[in-house]
Amino acid sequence: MKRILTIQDISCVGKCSLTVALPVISAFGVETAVLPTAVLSTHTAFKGFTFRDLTSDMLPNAKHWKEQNISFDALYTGYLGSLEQVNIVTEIFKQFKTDDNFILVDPVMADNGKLYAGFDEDFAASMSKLCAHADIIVPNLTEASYLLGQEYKGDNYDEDYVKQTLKALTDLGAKKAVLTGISLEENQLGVYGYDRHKDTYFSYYREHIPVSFHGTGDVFASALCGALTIGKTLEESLKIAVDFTVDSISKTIDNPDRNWYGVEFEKALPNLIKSL
Ligand code: PXL
Repeated sequence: MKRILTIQDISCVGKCSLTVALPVISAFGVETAVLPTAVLSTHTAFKGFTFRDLTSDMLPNAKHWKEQNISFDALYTGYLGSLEQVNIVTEIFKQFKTDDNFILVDPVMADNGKLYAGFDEDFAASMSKLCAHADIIVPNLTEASYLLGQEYKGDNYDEDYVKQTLKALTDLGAKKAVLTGISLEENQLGVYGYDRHKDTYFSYYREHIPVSFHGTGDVFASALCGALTIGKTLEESLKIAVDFTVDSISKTIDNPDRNWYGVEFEKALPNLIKSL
């Protein structure tokens, strides 16, 4: 059985990070090993969340895995809580990257032009260095602008800008970059990717559902990682991940006041499994 190591926090309530990655990756028939970075009562968009930092456990966990000769078919990182955690993850990548596995970095730190609570430009700069070690990175446009230190354009961009941004993102060192939340035509939303080695671009769009739910980035990235791990190409995997995310959003739409509680992706898992 294939095995992914995912490194992110546990937000106990408000589906995101590990509470999404575990069930979604399992649906692909892939084992999900976890390195929890922190335990929070909820994700950080709720007021008054608790935060148990697990930074000091990260390297000892990895050391034990090395002693036990444990290996991974993919290394997948999401939300990381501090500069120190980014440095530790860089070290874990060095220890566990092989010629046969891949690294997926979702540089979770910002959306809608703003950094999430607790992050600053120094964190963005170190996330940018972490992206250099990745085979694939999946930022949204806000995260891309922080990674590159370039101005955020809001909705005011065209296809040339998307292509230039993708090239610049791979200049950071990542082999492939995928921009999420791209809309070049009204009522369409999707992803635009670039493979530096092949020098090819690709995109996939679905209808734009005009509601916003927390945690959809984690639903997308977890499905993408699962699909790549079972051997789908990047293009196939992006389609699977976008379709699953859209399906999850449409199954949640009757409940938009619960936007901070994440999407009801559980209802979309049967379709996902059937589609594989
Ligand atoms: O979904 C990304 C995410 C993960 N984990 C925590 C978060 C967020 C986004 O805000 O706060 C703790």
